[in-house]
Amino acid sequence: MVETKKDDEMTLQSKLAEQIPGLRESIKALIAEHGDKVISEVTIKQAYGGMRGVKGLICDTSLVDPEQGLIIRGIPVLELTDKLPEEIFYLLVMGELPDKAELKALQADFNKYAKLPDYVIDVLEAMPKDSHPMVMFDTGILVMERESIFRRKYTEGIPKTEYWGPILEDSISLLAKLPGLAGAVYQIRYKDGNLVDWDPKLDWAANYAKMLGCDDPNGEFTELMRLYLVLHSDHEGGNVSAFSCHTVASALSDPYYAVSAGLNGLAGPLHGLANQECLKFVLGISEKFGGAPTKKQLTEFAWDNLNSGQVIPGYGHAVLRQTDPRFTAFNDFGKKYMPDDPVFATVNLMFETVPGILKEHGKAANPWPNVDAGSGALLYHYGLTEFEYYTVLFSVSRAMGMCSQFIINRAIGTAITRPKSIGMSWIKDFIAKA
Ligand code: AMX
Repeated sequence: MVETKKDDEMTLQSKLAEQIPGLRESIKALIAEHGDKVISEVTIKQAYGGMRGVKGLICDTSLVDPEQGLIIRGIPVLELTDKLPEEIFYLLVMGELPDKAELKALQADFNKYAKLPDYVIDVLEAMPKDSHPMVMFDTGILVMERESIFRRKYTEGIPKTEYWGPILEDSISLLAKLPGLAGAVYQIRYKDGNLVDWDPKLDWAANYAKMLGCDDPNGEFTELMRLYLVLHSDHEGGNVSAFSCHTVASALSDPYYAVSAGLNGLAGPLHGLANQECLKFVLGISEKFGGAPTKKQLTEFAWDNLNSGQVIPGYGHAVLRQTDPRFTAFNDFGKKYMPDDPVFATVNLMFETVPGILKEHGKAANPWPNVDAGSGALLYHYGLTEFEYYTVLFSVSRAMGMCSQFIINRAIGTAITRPKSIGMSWIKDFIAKA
């Protein structure tokens, strides 16, 4: 249950204010002493190849280790699965988990800002009925830009050293509104348009679960939402959504502009949309075999898929070289609550079967499952069957990572993003001279 905040309590705002001067000094000293040291080189292949592996960005909130997967502020994500998402937001921003009072204070701020402005509902209702839920969600965020405290303070002439304060306030305000917005998108797009109000006694994820309106007699769906929002919260700074948000924010656009920009990237099939592809694949198998297949049937199906030149969705990763711990967390949840569900059983059988097949196939650098291999089956089990909506769930969570990176960047005064681009003639001249 969410309690109310007292005025003398330490808040995320006051603790971060204490931390910032030291942080700025450390960075200043680091640049003064080591600023000219080379940390990365760029090959022509990388310049044409999405800058893969180029170290040219700073991100302190999390890192993705090839063997261990996501590590948030030094803590492997599997050690954080019992936390509330808002505790993870605090951790991402501050570098430490909140104590009880600090969590209470943050939740009180969420309560203060959670109400979705009425005009957002009007805009969503006016959109074409076949709009993609991600378009509705991103439009809803962008239309709320008029709420930005940062933009108002900037126009009033706030000094650069204080930018982080209203950015933090905007971030909390935006995050608090996301369950209401995402819930409204779901209800308007797929249901009868009746919206559930924010309940100040519930945590962020529990509110979201309630707003989605899925059947939840034992609180399992709420538990899944907490886990889902924790697991997708952040993934370093160089992925498409984080980097897009970072770039837009570096122009001093406010969080409404920057987060919606990042989420437009998350909407792409190579990024956040992959989870719906995975569930489609798993359901295709269940449909073909009238339920969970046998190991032999699944093996044949997987080989047919590979031999026809297609990938096995949910397997492989650009950075990871092990089973994604986020997959493990979802799989443990499924084993606990729905071991006999045929869709989950298929996911589980794939986990036993596909890595061996991909190893034998010999192409994928990583034959193990990624986060998207199993999450859809769990959502499906609780009646959230509209695949197209899944990226919205991902977005609600990933907004925490984008906002926390944004807050830190304004706190340390990161410069506007402006890498140098070169053309083919430059490269040809360079090769000729080399
Ligand atoms: N099934 C079949 N072949 C695969 C494969 C899979 N699951 N994963 C990789 N390969 C193939 C690649 O297509 C590539 O083939 P090519 O040489 O003919 O182009 C070869 O193996 C080498 O690829 P890689 O270096 O292992 O992977 P990558 O870094 O280029 O791509 C990824 C990573 C995730 C896009 C890829 O593994 C893939 O397509 N997986 C299936 C789709 C998927 O699960 N996407 C979700 C990703 C998670 C996320 O970021 N949300």
